[in-house]
Amino acid sequence: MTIIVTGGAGFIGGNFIHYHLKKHPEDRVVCIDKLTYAGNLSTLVPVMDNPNFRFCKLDICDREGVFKVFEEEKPDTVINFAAESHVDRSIDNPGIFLQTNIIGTATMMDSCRAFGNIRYHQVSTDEVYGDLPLDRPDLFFTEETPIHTSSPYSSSKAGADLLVQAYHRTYGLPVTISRCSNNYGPYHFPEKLIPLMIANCLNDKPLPVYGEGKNVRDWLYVEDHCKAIDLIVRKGRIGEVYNVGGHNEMANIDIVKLIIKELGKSEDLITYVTDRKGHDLRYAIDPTKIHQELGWLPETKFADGIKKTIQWYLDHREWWEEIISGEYQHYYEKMYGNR
Ligand code: NAD
Ligand code: TDX
Repeated sequence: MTIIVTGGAGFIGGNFIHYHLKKHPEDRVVCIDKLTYAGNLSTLVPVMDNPNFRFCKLDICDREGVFKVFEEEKPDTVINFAAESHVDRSIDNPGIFLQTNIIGTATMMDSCRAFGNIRYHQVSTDEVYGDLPLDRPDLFFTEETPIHTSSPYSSSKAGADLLVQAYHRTYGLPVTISRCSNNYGPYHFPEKLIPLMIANCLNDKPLPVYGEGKNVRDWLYVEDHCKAIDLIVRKGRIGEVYNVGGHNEMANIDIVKLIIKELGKSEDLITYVTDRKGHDLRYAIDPTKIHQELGWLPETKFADGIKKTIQWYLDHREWWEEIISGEYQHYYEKMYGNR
């Protein structure tokens, strides 16, 4: 099987490529990635020499370029990870989110239609459901929960999600969609909560917690997400949406304190800063459908996953130090300088 993976130089796409080439060494994997600020070729160094892997530096909105890759590779399956993925950046500047997340999704699906109705999987997010109240721990997102977004990021992902369903109904494109909760693990870009707190802790820098740190996220180890996507692509029912999450809800402040403890630092590093605009309170996934239909369950417990993740950041300082020494410094100053 030949599979096109978009956004493979990013966090989840990169982990997926490593997972896939190990699990299915007979498959050919072609990565399309524009290498935005979030894309790191160093993430793909371990597979660059694999004859079953090809990297194409390409924007998923570049119709001509994408069609050319389809013509050359004749893929059986496309998995679309590529996106602008950071909520704070979307609040600062929504335009590129609409372009990549919506137009890019349409371009990838048009290519699938043009080259023989190719199997298409959309990597969506639980953020399309909006948020849940903090005082109702009995409530969870199911696949039937209405789409109700909060940020330009989640709205652009919801737009893409609806387009994917429209291409299935209108053109019969064989699609599936996964809506996953917050991922953590290796190769996570240090603008996101967990890697940012690890990097700042290691550099004895303040740990910026938004608001009171009470917002809740449902954390899943990235490899468990990769396994879920692989299962959905191979065995999922066409036209269906699958929620992916591991019933691991935690308040931000508890995550930050855990990282401080693991790294032997002081809680004095915690700095409460102005809250994110429109900040979603709580995400919590009900994964019953993927469990019952496909037998998926998360395998990595948070207590183990966070230790592995912290160890990875300790062992791969060059990976994240290179990132935070460049353009990222301007971003950090803009986001946190006067917060
Ligand atoms: P990321 O920001 O780490 O990586 C995104 C990748 O896409 C980068 O390599 C970037 O270069 C590439 N990209 C961006 N715009 C592109 C374009 N126009 N053309 C080609 N490539 C482009 O993101 P991530 O955290 O790995 O998220 C991957 C996907 O998973 C996204 O669709 C995101 O919405 C979804 N998701 C993420 C999480 C999470 O916790 N990170 C949870 C649920 C869903
Ligand atoms: O410096 C920070 N301080 C802080 O308190 C940062 C970066 C974040 N936070 C809070 C905001 C959130 O409540 O931590 C929580 C997690 O924030 P992010 O890591 O930015 O993730 P989130 O906004 O939850 O979105 C993530 O999960 C869903 C991904 O970035 C999305 O791509 C995915 O769809």
